[in-house]
Amino acid sequence: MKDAQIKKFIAEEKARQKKVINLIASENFVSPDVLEALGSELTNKYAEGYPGKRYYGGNTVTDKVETLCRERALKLFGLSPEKWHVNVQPLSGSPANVAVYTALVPQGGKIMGMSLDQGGHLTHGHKVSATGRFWQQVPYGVDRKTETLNYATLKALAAKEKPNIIVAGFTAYPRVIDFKKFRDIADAAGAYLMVDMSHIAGLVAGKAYPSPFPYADIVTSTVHKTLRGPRSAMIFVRKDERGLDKLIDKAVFPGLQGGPHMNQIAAVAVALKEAATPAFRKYAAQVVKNAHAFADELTKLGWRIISGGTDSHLILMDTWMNGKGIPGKEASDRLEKAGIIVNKNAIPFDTRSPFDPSGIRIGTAAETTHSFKEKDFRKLAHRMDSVLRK
Ligand code: DSN
Repeated sequence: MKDAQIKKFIAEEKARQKKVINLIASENFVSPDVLEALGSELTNKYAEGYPGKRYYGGNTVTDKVETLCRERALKLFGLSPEKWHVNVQPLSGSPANVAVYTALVPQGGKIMGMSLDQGGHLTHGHKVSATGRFWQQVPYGVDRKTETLNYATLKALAAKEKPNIIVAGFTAYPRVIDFKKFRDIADAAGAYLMVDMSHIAGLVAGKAYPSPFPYADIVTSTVHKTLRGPRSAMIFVRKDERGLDKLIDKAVFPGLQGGPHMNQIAAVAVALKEAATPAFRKYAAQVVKNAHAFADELTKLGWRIISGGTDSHLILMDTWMNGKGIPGKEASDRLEKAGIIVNKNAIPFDTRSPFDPSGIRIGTAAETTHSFKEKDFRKLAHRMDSVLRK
């Protein structure tokens, strides 16, 4: 690279990533093959439209790339192309979710999604997101006592509010989601069921977490979390007489986006192939085993883990413990100084401000890629404990 400044920054970031322990639950480390696809000449090509129906000439190769990517996506999750369609053009998770609402929810319609402060995502209808400006959020949360979802409460809320769409899927909920119960709730309310599986996609692919596909109308997902691909997203849509697949494609392009990032789509295809291997399945199982061991050790050391544990890669840790511990921001700062990267995070029913909440969110996906096993996470729990003690 001739640009010395950017070259230096890339080298610095590479060194930083090597030096620290990465516990950001939504990050991972991609393979050299994924990086190679991202840095390829495919970035030079405009390919507005879809395979076989492009607005520019010269798209014979990009058609092959996008078609292969779609095939791999469906195959990875065991979906037949007769029953499911996938759009691999969303630039990332937020635009993917907005595309779904644009396609299926009239302006001012209702999105029933988890509140941000209880573990949901901005694009599940939060007021500071466009999804909360153009549509109305019907927020739900967890049960105060168990800190897990209470499906009877959700059913009553959906029956009362009659949302257009119900979103199951979270950024800070560590437990298994009962997708069948969500299906029943959506059916009773006459709503679409969308699952945002961004956090758990790699675990679903590796069969370490239940699949949402038997129950959902739509499944959105980023590719760069547990699925270990490039920053990107996909929208899976059930094909039926309602023609949702066509509505979704139109919402992505020309509704919201212009030319797809073909280098990114090629990199997604590479990641999907990697995720279909026995090695990835082993990885996904290890991610969950590591999270169990990590949560268990932190609990033994006296820390409060939200909901009492985890079923995934993600742990929400109460560092404040009603004043017995330290606030989330201080926890995150102290850990960063010690070379451990986490994010501060609100805990359900947090009494502190979102800028300095009561907890941190940690995940095992990234360091499991670096071959960490249960004993490494148990050791790490002790290191964290000594950094975080008041
Ligand atoms: N920022 C992602 C996360 O950390 O979960 C969600 O968009």
